Amino acid sequence: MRIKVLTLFPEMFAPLSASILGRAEKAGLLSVETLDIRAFTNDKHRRCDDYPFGGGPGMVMTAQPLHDAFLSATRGFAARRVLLSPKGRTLTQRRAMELAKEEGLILLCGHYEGVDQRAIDLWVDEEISIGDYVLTGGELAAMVLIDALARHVPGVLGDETSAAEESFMEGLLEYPQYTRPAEFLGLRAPEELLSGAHKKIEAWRREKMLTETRERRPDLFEKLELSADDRVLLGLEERKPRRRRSQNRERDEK
Ligand code: 4G0
Repeated sequence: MRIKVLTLFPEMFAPLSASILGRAEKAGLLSVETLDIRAFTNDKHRRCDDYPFGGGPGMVMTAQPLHDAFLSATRGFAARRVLLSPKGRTLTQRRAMELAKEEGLILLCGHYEGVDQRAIDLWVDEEISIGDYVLTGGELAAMVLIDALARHVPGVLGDETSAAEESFMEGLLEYPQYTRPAEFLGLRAPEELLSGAHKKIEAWRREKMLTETRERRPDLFEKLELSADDRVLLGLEERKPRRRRSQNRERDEK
């Protein structure tokens, strides 16, 4: 996947070259290029912002440098064009996975109080928010988006989806994790996990996923479709006796 980022602060993206994403870049799985919006301004003072028509606080990014930056970025590059904005649809795991399938992306990072609407109307396919809060600029939001979707580009992680990710897709929070030593500062890891009994471990983990979700994210818990086993684990219902395999279907059907 090839990502072009339009930003007034290209130097903010330097940390992306470190860690997993840097490895993905070296392996040719992912490329992140920045385009400096200021390089495209026709203003004699190199300004990329101006006062809002109608008055009000702050500054607005002007349409001209954005238009020319998009013209440059899209030449010979067909890509989905995304504005990071608090007005966008909130990023989800599902959306990150879908966007990871795109060949190319162009991310626009806004600054000041916003972006001239005409540049948005001319160029932006989709607005995405990383959460309900306002940042100084879209750069950190773009980096969050890049990280969330790069994980789903085949090969970037060695392509193992984490258990936490899989449970999240199910609408459940992950169970707590423990590793050696079995006792630390007198605190024992749960005996169920030390037992080596596969069925017992599975049941313990499932119960924790359900109770953690109910406690911490009642909004997610409400939407779950609990299985009969889940309801038993939560103590909502009695264990039903397993029906024995029938030896006489004719009688059963009467
Ligand atoms: C565009 C994204 C960009 C419009 C960007 C602000 C939060 C997020 C910006 C605005 C951002 C997010 C209308 C204030 C830059 N802040 N939650 N700031 N407006 O994803």
